[in-house]
Amino acid sequence: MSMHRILAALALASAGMLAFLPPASARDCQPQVRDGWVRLGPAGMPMMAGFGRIENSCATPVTITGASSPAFGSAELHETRIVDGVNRMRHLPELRIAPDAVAVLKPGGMHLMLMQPHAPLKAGSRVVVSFRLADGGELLGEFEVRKPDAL
Ligand SMILES: [Cu+2]
Repeated sequence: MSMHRILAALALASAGMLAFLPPASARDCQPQVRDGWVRLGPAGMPMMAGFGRIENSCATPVTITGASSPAFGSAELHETRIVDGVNRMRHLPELRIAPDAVAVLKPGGMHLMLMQPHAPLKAGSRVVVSFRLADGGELLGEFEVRKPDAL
């Protein structure tokens, strides 16, 4: 093999290696927030619930430790449980989503509790919610505001 051919082979090999370098950050794979929506409460209610899907198609689990939104004074993850025949909700301090799993936030189940809106919200508008991750990252989701009778 001539020197020229060896150099060409080395160049090809290193180009190939570049393509297989590990991602720059561990969080190059981001879970996705999909189908997000917020249900308006009765007029004057200082809180409303948010629903949607958080899909973790990454190879590692992800843990959500909190939420916030520029449109609200406070946001929390809640779960609804029937205790002694009564629907109760409680703050969910952590939500772990396994690889290839989906967390579903839906009426009667897990939901976002959005409190103290900074301004009245209208059906059809959108709000952004940021989910805080245990590894220090954040996950952004867009939520469409829907009328109180939306299911
Ligand atoms: Cu709640």
